[in-house]
Amino acid sequence: MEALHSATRAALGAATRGVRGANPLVGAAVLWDDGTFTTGYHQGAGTPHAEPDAIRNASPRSTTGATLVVTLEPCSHTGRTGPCTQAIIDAGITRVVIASRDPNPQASGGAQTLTEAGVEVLFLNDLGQSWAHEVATQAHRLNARWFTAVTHDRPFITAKIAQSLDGCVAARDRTSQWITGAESRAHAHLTRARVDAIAVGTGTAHADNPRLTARTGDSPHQPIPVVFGTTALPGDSHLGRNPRTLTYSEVGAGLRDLRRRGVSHLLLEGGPTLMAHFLQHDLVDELHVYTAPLLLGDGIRAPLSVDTLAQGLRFVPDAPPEALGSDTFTRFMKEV
Ligand code: AOF
Ligand code: ZN
Repeated sequence: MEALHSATRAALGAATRGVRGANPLVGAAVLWDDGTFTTGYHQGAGTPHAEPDAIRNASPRSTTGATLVVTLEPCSHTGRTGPCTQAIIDAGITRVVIASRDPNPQASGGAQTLTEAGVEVLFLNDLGQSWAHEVATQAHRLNARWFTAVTHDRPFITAKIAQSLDGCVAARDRTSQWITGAESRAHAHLTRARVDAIAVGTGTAHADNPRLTARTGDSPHQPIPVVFGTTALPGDSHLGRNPRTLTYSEVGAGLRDLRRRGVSHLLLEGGPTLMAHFLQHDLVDELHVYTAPLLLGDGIRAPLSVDTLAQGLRFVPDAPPEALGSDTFTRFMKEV
């Protein structure tokens, strides 16, 4: 039991090395009878899942008869990669210990598939151990916002804010190009390259005439441009001319439609009015904040309706701040 405890904590630690987005953070460990183990994790959408990664890292040691600990129920579907249940069966694993169930209807059912194939399946919460409850709770917290997004049938939503030191996203005359420096903008394009869609409001579509493309030099994948709002797009704008652009007058219906079209990760890029709407409706799962060493005083901010401190929307840092040129980049998660 002690070895299982250590392997489970190591799997949870490995999970945190991935990148948040379309997929949850998942870690795994192959545990042998002698108490030794090796870990693996899922780096992010499009890369191998945690289980095949751990099984590959176990090589050259045989995994036949070993236990696999995983922080999320193994998938039983063919998505961007093959089903993990089959990889587990092929590896000769005889016992699988799971922290959280997968709420994604396309991928769930792995526990049952494994049981039917004769693999012993245990859930941490059923072990009757306090450490196991604790780790299961932590594993759930790690992906709490991802679970919420999937359960609400909407994409996981990252909001990007480029702001001054005093929290303005534009000066009083609405000029905002550019608040942050070249390094921040290059970094933001890397994020664009790994999301499924990017949204702005009609105000920003009119004011900035954005392309919403990922300009990273070597990015074959381009996110779907999305515009929320009721004003028609100018026909001669970049978004108006792009046949892929999707426009929605209502956010809730738009998010459901995006999910139906296979959008699992949406990047919200403003402007302040749309940002305030998403924030106020608890639709922002993750914040990417780029802060430039600039003061804009009485400038433009997201018009949140916050009258008293208790109404403020709290976020928690998800990683230590990074320096990007003279700017600072921080990722935050919505507090759960
Ligand atoms: C696992 N192990 O490490 C992860 C899982 O389309 P794909 O291939 O990227 O699959 C994404 C879905 O698979 C994701 O929505 C979630 O339900 C599950 N994630 N499953 O067995 C993993 N990351
Ligand atoms: Zn999988």
